[in-house]
Amino acid sequence: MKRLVILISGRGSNMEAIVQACAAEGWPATVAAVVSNRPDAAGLAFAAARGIATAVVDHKAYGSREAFDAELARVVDGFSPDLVVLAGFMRILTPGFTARYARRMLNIHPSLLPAFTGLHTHERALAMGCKVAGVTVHFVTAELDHGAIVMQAVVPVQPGDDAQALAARVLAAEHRIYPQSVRWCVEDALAWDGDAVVHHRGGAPQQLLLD
Ligand code: NHR
Ligand code: GAR
Repeated sequence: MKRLVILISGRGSNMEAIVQACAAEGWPATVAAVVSNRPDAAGLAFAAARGIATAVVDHKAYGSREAFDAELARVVDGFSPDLVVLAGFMRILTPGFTARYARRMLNIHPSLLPAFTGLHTHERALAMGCKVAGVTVHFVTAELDHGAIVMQAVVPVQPGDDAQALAARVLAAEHRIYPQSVRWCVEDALAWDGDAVVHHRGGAPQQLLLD
């Protein structure tokens, strides 16, 4: 059984989607823990109610990013993860932390990378007049939102969309591609081709087009 540790900062709906798919589809994996940098993250209650271990490492209690990341790594390592899953985790991680979990840490980012790295992706996509938007699952490297892409979903931008409406459409796509991506990892279905990731069993489509 592969051990997953999921890092959250808030609502945790992607974490929920992964916990539910793991149980419903019988993955060879267990969610060993859900860890938040915010004590008030709503997702902690869902995890605890499912009997999943939870932990909080409050970034406000540490004097530097290095000190926070050192404690976060100590806590995460305590759960012996095979895969670390960032699911709405909102703290930029230091190069020491990303190196420790190289090729075994995923993130979901609500844009079609490499467009719109960083925050406020939906506002920025609308301000640019983008006609499509989407979401990307990628491996985490030191450079923010630049690691190898596992899967992307494309959704239309509709006339009259505001950031909230677009975010909701993108979130529905997130809940489809993040569990799928994590499942591929726990099933060892992904392979590295240099710095890129390919699905090596039957060429499963790594993109999802929604309308
Ligand atoms: N860390 C590294 N090194 N590389 C990545 O690819 C990372 C990462 C940490 C988080 C998720 C993320 C995203 O999907 C992620 C990817 C937070 C910020 C940010 O600016 C940016 C990107 C992401 C998450 N955070 C502020 C900070 O000062 C705090 C914002 C807040 O607390 O609300 O860390 O885009
Ligand atoms: C998701 O839309 C995720 O893509 C995004 O935050 C939301 C978290 O929702 N992540 C980022 O913006 C990372 N910078 P959730 O807590 O319900 O999963």
